[in-house]
Amino acid sequence: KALKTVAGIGNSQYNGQVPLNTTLTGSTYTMKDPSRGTGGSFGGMAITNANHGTTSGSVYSSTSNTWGDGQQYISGGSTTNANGQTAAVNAMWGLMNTYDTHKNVLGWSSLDGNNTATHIAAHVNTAYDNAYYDSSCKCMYIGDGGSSFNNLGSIDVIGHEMGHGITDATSGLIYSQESGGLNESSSDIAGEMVEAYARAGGTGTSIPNTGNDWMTGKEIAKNGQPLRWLYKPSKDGSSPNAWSSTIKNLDVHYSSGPNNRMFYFLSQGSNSTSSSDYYSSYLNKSPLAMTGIGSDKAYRIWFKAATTKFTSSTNYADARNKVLQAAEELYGVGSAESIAVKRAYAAINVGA
Ligand code: ASN
Ligand code: ZN
Repeated sequence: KALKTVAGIGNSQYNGQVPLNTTLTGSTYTMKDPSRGTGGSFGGMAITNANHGTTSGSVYSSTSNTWGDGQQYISGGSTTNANGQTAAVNAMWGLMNTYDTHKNVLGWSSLDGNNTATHIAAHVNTAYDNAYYDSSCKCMYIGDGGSSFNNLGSIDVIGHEMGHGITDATSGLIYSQESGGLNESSSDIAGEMVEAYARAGGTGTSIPNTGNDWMTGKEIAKNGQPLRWLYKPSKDGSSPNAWSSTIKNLDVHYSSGPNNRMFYFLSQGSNSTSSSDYYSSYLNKSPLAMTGIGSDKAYRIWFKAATTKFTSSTNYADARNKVLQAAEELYGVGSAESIAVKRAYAAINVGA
């Protein structure tokens, strides 16, 4: 018989008390949600305990449906809380909101659009300072953090990693050169959109225009510095703000910068009238400042282009043309939205 989800409560590390959907079998609750994805490795969206190993492990279970204590554990290599539930709460809340953002706003079910369940393995490795999407399990592995990070389960990092799953299931953007930068940018964008959706309560059918910070991973960094600044990528000291023919030589986490900035301009606009904020192909535009179309429309446009038009070798020039095409299909040729796409790309030196 079909498993029924029940409403649980989680004490998260970064977001206070959060709602969780779990499964009750007999008198045991499991961190599994068959209402968000079917099949997969565990018969529904799930959170597992890798218990400091490198394989997923088994699904969290408990006799109580209140999970975690919201405390921060495992830093600097200490493994005193190997089975701590707080990391699992972070993961489940992030994954639920990633699912709901794409399902409720875009009608896209799970990562592949076909509602195949995915999972996150928490407590991967020891003092592990990374989180990643693994295309072989179609799941995410998440570290507890070591010298640089606390538990890597912030809402935007989970949205980012699951964004890799969406890219993997659709365009398959190759993870090097310009396509790799776009792959990374698509994940950074997804992370911010999930953050905005979750912070507004995780319901509704649009992406709120506020609530995200336009920085990737600010919550997890021990030094308080985000990994990336979408609104001005150069703040990290390594990412360019604009496209040039040499960005293809950069690490993909830097060549993502210009497209992140494009998306920020498209969504939020820019009130700058300083020519130094824009790049050559933009400087004949009037006025220099530009009006954003809001995160909801911007993400609808980006998502349509990325999932239905991009190919594995899409580069910046191709992305610009396809994002423009998506805007024209959604909002009309010559629409304010399509003009905003042209301006946002011109501002990072792509197209006219
Ligand atoms: N956290 C990294 C990322 O998703 C993992 C990697 O190096 N690919 O970009
Ligand atoms: Zn990434």
